[in-house]
Amino acid sequence: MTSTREWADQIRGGNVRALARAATAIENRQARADELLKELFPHSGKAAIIGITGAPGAGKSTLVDQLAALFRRENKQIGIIAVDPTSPYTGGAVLGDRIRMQSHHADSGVFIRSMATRGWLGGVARATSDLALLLDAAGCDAVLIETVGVGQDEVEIARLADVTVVVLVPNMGDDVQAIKAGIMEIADVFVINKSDQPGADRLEREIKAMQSLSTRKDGWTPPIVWTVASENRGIDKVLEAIRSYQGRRGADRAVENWNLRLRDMLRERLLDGFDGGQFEDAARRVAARESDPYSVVEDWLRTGPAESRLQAGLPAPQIDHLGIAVRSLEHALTFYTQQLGFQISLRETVGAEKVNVAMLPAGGPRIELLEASAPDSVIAKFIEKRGEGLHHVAIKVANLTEAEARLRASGARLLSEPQIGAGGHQYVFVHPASAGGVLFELIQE
Ligand SMILES: Nc1nc2c(ncn2[C@@H]2O[C@H](COP(=O)(O)OP(=O)(O)O)[C@@H](O)[C@H]2O)c(=O)[nH]1
Ligand SMILES: [Mg+2]
Repeated sequence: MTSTREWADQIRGGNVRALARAATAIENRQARADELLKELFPHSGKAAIIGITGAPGAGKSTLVDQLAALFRRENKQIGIIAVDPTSPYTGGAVLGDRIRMQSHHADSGVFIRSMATRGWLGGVARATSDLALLLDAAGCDAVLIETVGVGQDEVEIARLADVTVVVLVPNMGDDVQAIKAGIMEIADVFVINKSDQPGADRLEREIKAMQSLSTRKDGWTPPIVWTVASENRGIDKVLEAIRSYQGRRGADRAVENWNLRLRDMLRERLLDGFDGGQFEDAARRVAARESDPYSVVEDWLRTGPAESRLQAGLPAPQIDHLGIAVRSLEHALTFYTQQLGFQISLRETVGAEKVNVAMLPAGGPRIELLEASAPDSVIAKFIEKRGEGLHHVAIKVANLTEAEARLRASGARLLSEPQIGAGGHQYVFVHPASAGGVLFELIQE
């Protein structure tokens, strides 16, 4: 398995498979996705995040396609996120399999990822923003996000975008009323697409009428651009409008966005891992006055969702071995083999750590006797300081990345990044200060 750092490097190098794997990890909310995003975050912030929203059939996908082509002519690298499973995109490297390739001339300068709009753990907005960060760090100059409608998700996505383009079409009838309410606040640019059809001028008058009723805090009046996306008309004007807004958009908006997003992330993190059953049980206890809600919440804040994770069927950790530091392996082995009846399954010298090791199976777990093979070995230092005795406890966990993330989240001190051992297993050491005075080794096979 590659380390998080290597994975991030591959992504930054434009490796499509590494990118696709990352997108999937983000979708599935794997703990390693967060580790990866931490690694990538310092390399993000360069891409223009552009939201394109509007009713189904308004021509958003067509417009996004044309905008991408325009960027490509400037040799820019583009990411497209379609929060709309029906979007047919052409060309580009499709990350994942939700969008079928429509064209045979795949363009390596365009990455496309579609997202199902349902079933998101943690919400569409969170996943979209993580995907945008991923594409940004992968070197995209612009990330175009296509979303449908004007639900809560769109408002949240608009918040993460640098510029939000709202696509309207003439003769929407009652739709325009429904759309007006939510969309006026989020639009930085209005596009009247299908302006080849009658009614475009009336729609423009309606938008202008609404604009005259209220002015924006930042003083910006969203420009109204006419397009015929299917005939590639007016697209350059859209890009111009996007850029004119970007040029004046202050750093304040980013601060404002992060202010809100940090709250979302904290809220989500606090709820992470809790399942409905846990709330149900607690609610029953509280309703029956068996517990009070204040203590329940305090308890949850203290213990986190650990219990519910175990209930969710994650195998409990097991002792793999106990590491015992001894002055003399020969001397100790006499006791362990002749007096206690242990067998020796393995003897070896680990050069890198300057130890001679003897492994003694003890049922499932093993006893690992450790003798210093040089005066500057960690075992020699340990014995000098604390005497012979228990050096470490090694436990097997089902998912080291997840265990590590959980430990870090709770502020535990780890002695290094996870390492890969001789047998191909991964391991990490937890400092005794975070583990009741015992050095813990976590192992995943
Ligand atoms: N007449 C006309 N049709 C368009 C225009 N733009 C897109 N279309 C067509 O409208 C349909 C829906 O377009 P699509 O981009 O998939 O819309 P989306 O659902 O908003 O992504 C397609 O058949 C397009 O070819 C336009 O400016 N004029
Ligand atoms: Mg579409």
